[in-house]
Parts: sequence; C-alpha cells; structure tokens
Amino acid sequence: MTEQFQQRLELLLREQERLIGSRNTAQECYNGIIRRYRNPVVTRQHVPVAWRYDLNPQTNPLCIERIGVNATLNAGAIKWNGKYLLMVRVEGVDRKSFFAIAESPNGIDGFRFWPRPVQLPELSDTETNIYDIRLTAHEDGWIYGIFCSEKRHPDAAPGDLSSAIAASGIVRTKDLVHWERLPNIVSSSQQRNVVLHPEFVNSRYALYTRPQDNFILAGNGGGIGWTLINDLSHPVVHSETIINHRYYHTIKELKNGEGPPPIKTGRGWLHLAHGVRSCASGLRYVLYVYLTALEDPSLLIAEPAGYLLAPDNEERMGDVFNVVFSNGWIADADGTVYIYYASSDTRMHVAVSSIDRLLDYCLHTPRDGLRSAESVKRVNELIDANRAFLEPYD
Ligand code: M1P
Repeated sequence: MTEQFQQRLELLLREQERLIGSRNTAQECYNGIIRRYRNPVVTRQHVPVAWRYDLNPQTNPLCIERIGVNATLNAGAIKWNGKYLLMVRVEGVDRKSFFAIAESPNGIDGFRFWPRPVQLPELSDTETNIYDIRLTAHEDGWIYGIFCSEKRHPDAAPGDLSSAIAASGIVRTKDLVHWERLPNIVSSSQQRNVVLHPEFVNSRYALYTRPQDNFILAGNGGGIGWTLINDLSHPVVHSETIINHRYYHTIKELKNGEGPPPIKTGRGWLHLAHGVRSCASGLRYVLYVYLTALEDPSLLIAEPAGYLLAPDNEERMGDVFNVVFSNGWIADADGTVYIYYASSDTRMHVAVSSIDRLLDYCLHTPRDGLRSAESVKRVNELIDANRAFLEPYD
C-alpha cells in the first residue's frame, strides 16, 4: 500500500467517524410545538466508505470514489430493540434510489448505517426506481414497508424518456433483514405516498392512498384517500374515499400526501402529511398535521391552518429547492415524538415534539378560514381574548 493511498483512506475513515460521533444540539428558536436540531442526522457523507470506494490499493491506487452517492432523504422510521432506525432512501449519482438502514442510540445523533444496504426482492425488471418507504408495525405481527415503485410509462413515445408510472410496492419483514415482497397495489390511478394503518379496521387492512391523474400532478385526483383491503397478498383498491382534501389558496392546493403511519393518541389518530403549492420558484413542500377519530381513522376531527414545518434557512437548498418531506416519525413511550424529515431532497433532519404538544396544537389552532377576512378575524379574536392578560404589563 502506498503511503498516499493509506493517508487518504485514513482521512476518509477518520472524517466519517468524526461526523457520526458529533453531538447534535437543539436550536434555540422554538414555538412551543416542535424544536429542530442543528445538524442534519443523515447525509451522504454518512454512507460507509466501503460502499463508495474500492479499498484495494492495487485496483484503486489513486483512492478515488467508485460509486458516488447524491443524497440521503425521505426515510421511513421505526423503533427497534431500543434503537431509532431510519430506512433511508439513498440516491446514487446514477439517480437510482435504494434503501439502507441507519441506526442511532438516541434518535438525534450517532446515526450509523448497517453493514449493507437492503436488497429488496424485485417483481419485474421494468421497476426502475424505488423510494419513500413507510414502515408500519402492524397488529398482525409483521412490519410492512410500502414504497413507490416507478417504471417508464409503457405508452411513452420512443423519444419520451421522462413519462413514468408510480405504483406502490409492498414488502414485509419480521427482523428488518429478510424481506418478503408482496404484489404491487392494483389501482386505477397512479399511486405514491401509500401508507398502511397500523391496526385492522373492520377486520381489514386500511390504506391511506394518494390517487393521481399523472406522475407529478394530482390533476382532478389528489387528496389523501382511504381504502380497505381484505388481503395484502392481493392488494386491489376497489374504492377510495378522500379523507383529507386539497383547497384553493392553501399550502396543499396542488397536491398532498400522507407522511408516516399515524400515531394513536388518547384524542385520536395523529397524522403528519405534506402539502404542495406552486410558486414562482417551483413547487413548495411543507409539512402539516391533522387528527382523525379513534373509532374511525378516516374521519377528520381537527386540522390546524397552514403548516407545522416549512423549509428554513439552508434547508431551502439542495437538489429540489424549497422542499421538506417526511415519511418517518417515532413516538416514544414517554410521549416524545421524533419527526424525521428531509430538506430539499438532499439530507435528513430531526425535529422533536411530544404527543401532548402536537395534540394541543391540533385541537386549539384555528382551522383555515380559506379567506383573508377570516384570517384577520382570528387574529382580532385572539387579541381581544388576550387583553385582560396584558393589563398587568401595561
Ligand atoms: O421533490 C419533492 C418530492 O416529490 C415527490 O412528492 P409527491 O409524491 O408528493 O409527488 C416525490 O418524488 C418525493 O420523493 C420528493 O421528495
């Protein structure tokens, strides 16, 4: 081994250990609902050196990177054997994504990838890309992963190398190591952001869906849908009800999608979702929450106006600007909630809240009045109610 090769390899390994070992701290700025942490929790620099470099000085004397990683984003999440696991979408420089699990002892730093990425069984070689997995520990005893399975549109004209179809793939596991592939969900529309509800509903599996007219735009479709399925080995969407709608001039006017599986609380099912609107700089993705009834998870009971979390500062920049996206959160037994989100399709972050705070936010924040006049009315109502409390400070 030449000295130069060895020095470079040692530097790469040392830098990665420094990154993984660096402690994360909470940001000062806090609205009482969620607190962001300063450092991203998983970046492309976290991807093991041995996945990217040929470490043989004979075949790689210059010690150059052989398989580059572009981004680590949109991770599913689960607590497993006391550890916080992210099933990260790792996107190579070749634009293909795959999944890899990174584990942390405390949920906020120290995320280290397991030795190998996940090799999910393929159903067909037309499946070109897989991404955005949602992990659900279902009461039937399996952990399911539902992800986007993308392929080229079969009717695309020969020169059209962009038109695609999004379907939803399903895998299940008992140990997060061995994965069994089930058939893709059959639906009359394109489906991305499909999420499995963790409990049976009327003895059936319940799915949150997102019917779309085409690959990017909701068109006449969109909204977060709800469907019941008898058997996940034959997953066919026969009928869908929209349970969370899009509205004109809101954060989700263009499209929306369910985030991670909802969390069961004493007041209802707590949901995290993304909303998308159009603006001069492109599409703007933000995160919002809503609450559905305990006895009927498809029944909306509360939804605060606007977003819970939007891209901030450097989060605005990356591969796809002005995006935050979440498909993973973890609720601890003490009520702490770790919200994992990607910024601008580039790296993973964490923000921490609690069930109590999210419920309070959900139940006591005014709903969207859908008009400026209603918004200012809400502010004036709050000012009026606050007057007595401000008197001692006058
Ligand atoms: O680029 C932002 C996001 O765009 C898509 O989101 P949606 O499913 O709502 O259309 C997805 O490709 C997602 O991965 C990506 O983060």
